[in-house]
Amino acid sequence: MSDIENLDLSENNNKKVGFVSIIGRPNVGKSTLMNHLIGQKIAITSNKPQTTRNRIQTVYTSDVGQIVFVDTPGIHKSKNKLGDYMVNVATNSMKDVDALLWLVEPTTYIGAGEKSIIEQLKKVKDTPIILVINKLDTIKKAEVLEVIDTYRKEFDFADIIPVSARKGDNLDELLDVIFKYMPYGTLFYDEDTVTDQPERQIVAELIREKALRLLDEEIPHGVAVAIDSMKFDKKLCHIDATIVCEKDSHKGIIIGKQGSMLKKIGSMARPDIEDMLQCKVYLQLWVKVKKDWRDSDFLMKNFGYNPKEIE
Ligand SMILES: Nc1nc2c(ncn2[C@@H]2O[C@H](COP(=O)(O)OP(=O)(O)OP(=O)(O)O)[C@@H](O)[C@H]2O)c(=O)[nH]1
Ligand SMILES: [Mg+2]
Repeated sequence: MSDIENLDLSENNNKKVGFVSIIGRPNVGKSTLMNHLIGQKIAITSNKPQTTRNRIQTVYTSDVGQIVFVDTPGIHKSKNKLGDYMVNVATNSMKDVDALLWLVEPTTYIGAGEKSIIEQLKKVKDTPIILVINKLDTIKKAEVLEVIDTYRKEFDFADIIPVSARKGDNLDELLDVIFKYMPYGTLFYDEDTVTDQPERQIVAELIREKALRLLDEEIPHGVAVAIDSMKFDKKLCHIDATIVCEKDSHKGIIIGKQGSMLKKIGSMARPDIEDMLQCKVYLQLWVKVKKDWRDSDFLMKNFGYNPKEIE
């Protein structure tokens, strides 16, 4: 090996680098936290549980090193094959990482959902588990200690840190804590890399996010978005996308009176897509019914949820 190569290697090995999965029950703020940590909106968020359906990887790089964050679906009691898929994605993301962040609501109530996660954490060997108590902005300071105390009795965490993902409170401290547990090594990705998500997938997710935010009851949970085509023409990007739902009655609601709901979804999604693609977007949306797609391996695979792809 030449001197120059030797020099490069020793310099790179001064970096702290590692993979960190963010796990927890639905709606605790995992995707909000990941977006804030990397300073960019990659994962969609909503106030409805079960927003994230896939493993979403993003990269944080600083002078200290590089952390590859893995956002995961919320761990819940699944009611269909899509739910099984989501929970499998989450539990598989707990393997082969350098640290785990378990995100929880800031309450002293530890329910069945939390207990079952604790049981799974007990099976994880040799991985530091950091408890992140989120939504700090919703409780009084004095209550934080009580929450910390309650959780400390349940499990031997490597660290416990309260944050507000939404407001960005304590996130620098959280990054410091995570880096403590990262091994030394060479950067996995170049410094400009932010995510492994293909553009088409982010576009589909941004449309699904607006559907999640604008639609009520059980409709959003049965929605999937497929990008039919994406064509760049000088400074314009033409996108055709289909919103898939499970029932004819849902299709009517998604379209809305004289297409008003579909228009709303499109006009909310377009600026976000334009921001991401950095060009003007012409977005055309369609709605299709695929009965019970959430229980069909074939259709799930078509919409990007392939059970065979989970290791
Ligand atoms: N008040 C407050 N709300 C938050 C905070 N972090 C997230 N939220 C809200 O919690 C809701 C859920 O956030 P998400 O980031 O989608 O939660 P998630 O854990 O990724 O949810 P799933 O993908 O369904 O598992 C959204 O309405 C967020 O705005 C926080 O620090 N404070
Ligand atoms: Mg999420």
